[in-house]
Formats: sequence, structure tokens, C-alpha cells
Amino acid sequence: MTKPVYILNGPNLNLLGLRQPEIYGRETLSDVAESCAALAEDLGLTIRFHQSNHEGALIDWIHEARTSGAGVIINPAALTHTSVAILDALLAFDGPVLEVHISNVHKREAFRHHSFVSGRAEGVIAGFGTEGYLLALRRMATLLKAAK
Ligand code: DHK
Repeated sequence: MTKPVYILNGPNLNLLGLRQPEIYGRETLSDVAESCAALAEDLGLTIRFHQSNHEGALIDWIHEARTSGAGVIINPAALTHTSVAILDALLAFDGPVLEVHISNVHKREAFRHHSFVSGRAEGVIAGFGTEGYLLALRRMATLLKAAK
């Protein structure tokens, strides 16, 4: 059986649907997790969906994925722009990595334009709202099938 795809979410994404809905929309992270689980089933994949406000917890899940995960989809949120440690953890992971941002970070403040993660990611999705997670999952299915 194929290993699960890890879908990891960084700081403040637990407040999705409540914080700045004009930027991040009204869907909650539980809504996103449910939609991802339903799509994963259609695609013949399983997922592990996690969120943490702590960098170390995200790093621990990436380490876990080294042995237990087929791929990683990550929205590192603000850590995108600051975390060499998350980049290093992803560099220690061998499978495909996709980076998701709900908002179009390039349309926002200059400090959001740089991502430490993008140089490791097979692809980056930004500005497609929470639909970006589903697009990333479809792409992950394609990448995993091609790797078989
Ligand atoms: C989410 C955040 O919390 C921000 O810190 C990032 C990202 C953008 C998003 O669009 O999903 O800058």
C-alpha cells in the first residue's frame, strides 16, 4: 500500500476562516482537511493532515515522513519566509514536496515574496485560496504515479 501524503500547516492556520477572511477566506482548516481526505480517497491516496504553531513540531512531522510518507504538501505559513530549519528538514526528505499558499504572496508585502522552501519544492501554488490544497493533492498523485 502507498504511504500517506503528509499535508502540513504552519502557524496561525488553525485560525483559518476566522483571521483575515478577506485574505484567507471563510473555510476552516477542518473544512480543508475534510475536502483533502475526500479527494485523497478518489485519488487512491491516504493523507496525514497536521497543523502546528511550532516550528519544531512541523520539523518532527517532516522527519516522520522520511520513513512513513510518500510525499509532503506544506503550507509553512509565516515560516515560509524565515525558516532554514524547515528547508533543511525537507532537504532530508527524499519524496516530492509541494508548497501551498492560500493567498497570492507575490501580491502582498515584500517580505512575503521570498520563500526558503520553494527551492526544494517540485511546485508552488499561491493565490488559489484553499482550492490550492486540492490542486496540490492532484499534482502529488501524478508525481507519485510517475515515480512508481
Ligand atoms: C499564510 C500565512 O500565514 C502567511 O504568513 C504567509 C500564507 C502566506 C498563505 O497564503 O497561506 O505569508
